[in-house]
Amino acid sequence: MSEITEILHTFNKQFNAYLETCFPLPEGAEKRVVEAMHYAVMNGGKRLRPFLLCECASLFNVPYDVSFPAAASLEMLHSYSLVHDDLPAMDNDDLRRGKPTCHKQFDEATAILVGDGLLTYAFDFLAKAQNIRPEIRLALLQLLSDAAGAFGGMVAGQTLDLYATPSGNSVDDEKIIARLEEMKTGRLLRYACEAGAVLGQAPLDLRYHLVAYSRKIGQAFQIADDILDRKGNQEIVGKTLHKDESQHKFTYVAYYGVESAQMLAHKLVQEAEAELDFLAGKTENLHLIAQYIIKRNR
Ligand code: GRG
Repeated sequence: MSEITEILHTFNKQFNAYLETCFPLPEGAEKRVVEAMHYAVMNGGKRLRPFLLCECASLFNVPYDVSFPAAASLEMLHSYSLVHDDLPAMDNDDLRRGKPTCHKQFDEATAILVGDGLLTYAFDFLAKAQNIRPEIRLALLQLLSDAAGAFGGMVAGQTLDLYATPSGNSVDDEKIIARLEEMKTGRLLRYACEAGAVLGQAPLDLRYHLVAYSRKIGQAFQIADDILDRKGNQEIVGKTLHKDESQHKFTYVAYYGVESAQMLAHKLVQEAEAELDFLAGKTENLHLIAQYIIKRNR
């Protein structure tokens, strides 16, 4: 195991044990949706967003376990987006995190409810996190709803992903790809880092450098994802590959080819790491995670 996969493994053991406690099963027929929510969250995600949130907060002396409620709320919201993205009306996928997608394991109506349930629960869980001061909680709730929503957030990004068409003009197309990816993938990664800074009550200039770091790794993450779609090993990636090509998705890889996209991803990671120079704390893990994002095989 590389150093970062070992670090992530240790983090995930602790964080997953916490997440397990977040899904008390109700009595009666409504138990089904909570069982399916649990399935969608506890099925082997890499937990990059929770890790980033906890690491960024720890730069300002917030212990991991104090960040866990905010990190859990983010992972719930991220998991909802994957469940809905896999639905037949969207990406129509059978495999997620190496296991049957939620609508395959349960059924389509349940998967829609799972997404609705996780999205709602993410905000409910954060709003009730008593270990976070009320004004910080409110700031996080505002940031999270902005990152996830239809006005420049993830829902807007997914809409572009489904409906944007190439204009044929490379300057315009590059702008559309950048916007699409920043919203669809980048906003939650940015939230992860910014939420860590907010939890740690970081000075604004340091928060700014963490946001700049997150935007660079967000773009690199998406490029790495597109390259995995083309060249990854399906068993390891855990989802159906070559979908971007067959669905004519609007990606950097489709536009510039794998090699140029790889070069761009490397440059972005270097730029992200340069942002960390402005932070005085222990940033080793943020360096490692930035490098891992483009080296990962899943
Ligand atoms: C349904 C509103 C709505 C949005 C969906 C998440 C998403 C937006 C689309 C998924 C398609 C996709 C492959 C996006 C690329 C980036 C991404 C979010 C990848 C999955 O994140 P990982 O690799 O997943 O961190 P794990 O499973 O490790 O948590």
